[in-house]
Amino acid sequence: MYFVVVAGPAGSGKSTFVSAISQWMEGSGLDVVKVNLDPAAEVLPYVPDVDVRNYITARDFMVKYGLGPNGALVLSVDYLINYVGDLRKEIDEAGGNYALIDLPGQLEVVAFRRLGPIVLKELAKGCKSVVAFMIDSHFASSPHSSYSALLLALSTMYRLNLPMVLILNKADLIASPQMSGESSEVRVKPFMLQLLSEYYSCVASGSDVFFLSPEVNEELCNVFREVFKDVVLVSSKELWGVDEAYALFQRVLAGGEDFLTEEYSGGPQRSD
Ligand SMILES: Nc1nc2c(ncn2[C@@H]2O[C@H](COP(=O)(O)OP(=O)(O)OP(=O)(O)O)[C@@H](O)[C@H]2O)c(=O)[nH]1
Ligand SMILES: [Mg+2]
Repeated sequence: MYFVVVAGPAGSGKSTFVSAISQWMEGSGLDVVKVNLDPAAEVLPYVPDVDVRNYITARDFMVKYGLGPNGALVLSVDYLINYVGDLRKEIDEAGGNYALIDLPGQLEVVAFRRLGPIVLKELAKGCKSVVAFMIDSHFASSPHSSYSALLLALSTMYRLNLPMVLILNKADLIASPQMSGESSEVRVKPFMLQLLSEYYSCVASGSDVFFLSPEVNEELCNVFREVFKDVVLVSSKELWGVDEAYALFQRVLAGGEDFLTEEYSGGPQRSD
């Protein structure tokens, strides 16, 4: 089984993406285990096969320890270390080609706290994993928010130490699908894509950053280009771009093997 860990800032569309890509994958003959790892989730846009809330909820921690919503979430994820074996057992029993892990929105759970990465490591033990880092396309539209979002992604990558694919979600807000519905015609190319392209001058992008010299800024830009080679525009709401996201996962996890890998479940095959 392969693991896809869906991470990203609050509200970037992680849960909606899990719903969208699982629909697409299941429609393409793959078995998917949808795992809600967010103890604070109230309503989910998919029906989880494995749900952390059967063990722990952030609400219980608020009541029991008199914590606010953020403190309760962070503590409840720490407590997950006690249930990670049970969760993994449930995932294995559900059986599938892919486990999609829907993380909580508080990014510090994985980017800064001690136990979040340990929980994930234990959960995916022995299985190849990739992180799908969701960024709201609006944040990819300007230089400063692009740098900031990429630094968050980099922090997450440092902590999880796993390969990462960037998903610029909510692309329907800046783009529209072509008539064929198979690919997207981008009305506005998000700044982040320009930044990550070798044809763009990094010097220009950081000319107004007061705390970095142009040379250091250029180096930072080069780091991003070195690290984030896999970026895809997705609309989880309008269900486009998810096939490209899957292709990226497949490339990272199965080394470029095509759609039907040894992980194939035996369901109907895609014709294209
Ligand atoms: N327009 C548009 N809206 C989207 C898309 N994906 C998600 N949304 C909306 O963004 C909001 C947040 O989506 P969620 O999937 O709950 O985001 P999340 O990252 O799981 O949120 P947290 O778990 O709270 O961090 C919802 O109102 C979604 O309908 C998209 O591709 N396009
Ligand atoms: Mg969510």
